[in-house]
Amino acid sequence: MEQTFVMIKPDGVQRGLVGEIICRFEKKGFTLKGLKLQSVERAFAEKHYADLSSKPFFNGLVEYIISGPVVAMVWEGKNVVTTGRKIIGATNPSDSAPGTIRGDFAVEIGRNVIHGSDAVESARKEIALWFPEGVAEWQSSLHSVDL
Ligand code: DAT
Ligand code: MG
Repeated sequence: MEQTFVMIKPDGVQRGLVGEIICRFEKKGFTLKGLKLQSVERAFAEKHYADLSSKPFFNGLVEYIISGPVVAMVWEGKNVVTTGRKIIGATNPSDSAPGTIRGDFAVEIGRNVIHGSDAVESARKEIALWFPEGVAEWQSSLHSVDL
């Protein structure tokens, strides 16, 4: 089953949006497979955003990500990478539609609350980077109760 990596950035944690964000992925029908609150070091943040290292905003982006704890998550489900990006909304909150997380809760591109993997391959890499210990293996038991 497809998985994606989602990270609530320091501003999302500090603004108390963790529950709201988890709620949106849960209610959609995706399955939570990994979850942790974590502060990351500069080198780790640089690795996560390695593809953007030549961008003028790279240093500011890294400073932002290491400025406080983030919530790292793995979500699973059909088309979760693409659909997760739709739930999150466009990179620049000025362009994110209302109803998306960035559309509802962000104004600045440099404080856009949340990260989500942009492709199945990058999701695989990001999950391996953030969850080297592996993620949970579980299936719902709601339909197999035998009392
Ligand atoms: P996304 O997070 O939607 O995948 P991205 O991978 O292109 O977007 O960029 C990663 C983050 O970098 C993005 O969430 C916010 C920041 N960023 C992107 N473009 C920026 C810009 N022009 N100015 C400032 N920050 C930017
Ligand atoms: Mg990206």
